Amino acid sequence: MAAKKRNSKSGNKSKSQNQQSAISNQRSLVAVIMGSQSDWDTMRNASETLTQFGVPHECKVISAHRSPALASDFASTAEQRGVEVIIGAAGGAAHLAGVLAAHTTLPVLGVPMRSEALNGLDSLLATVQMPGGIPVATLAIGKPGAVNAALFAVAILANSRPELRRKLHRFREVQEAKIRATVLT
Ligand code: RP5
Repeated sequence: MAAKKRNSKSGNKSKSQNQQSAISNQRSLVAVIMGSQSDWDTMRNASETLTQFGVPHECKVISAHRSPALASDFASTAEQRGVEVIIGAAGGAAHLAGVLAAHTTLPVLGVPMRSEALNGLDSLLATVQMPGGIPVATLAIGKPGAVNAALFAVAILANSRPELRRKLHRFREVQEAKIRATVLT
């Protein structure tokens, strides 16, 4: 009902506003999956970045070892639900992204969490060292990886969505302008 109301007013909207609402009315295009609630402080950075680009997404805790059936069900049905990119974040023996990738041909981006024991090196190696045949594109450990996973997801989606491509260009311009304007005192 609310969606219908919004549509009825779309005649007054600019083209870019209409494109924006076309994006936000869709089902989740990106799924941000993490192994534990304890990963959320880091992975909220991925969610915030996707929100910044207006990308509809969902964030869920699914563990490859504590809820293996859920991990398998989620990944094997993601494509039919309209998800186009999966981000899988885990720490320690971080097999989550690999397990998700085993059950789908959607692109899976892995984010290794900083761990207490080995500072994330364990998570990095467990995520990045996929044997040939089941790819996981692995980003940096922790927050930079969370942000970059979201930006990578946007870049994938932008291949078929010109408005997202424009937003990515604008993002880079703003980022560069900040560097150029930096004055050290
Ligand atoms: C992994 O184990 C999670 O992704 C998390 O990074 C790590 C620790 O989980 P908790 O013991 O904090 O739930 O499965």
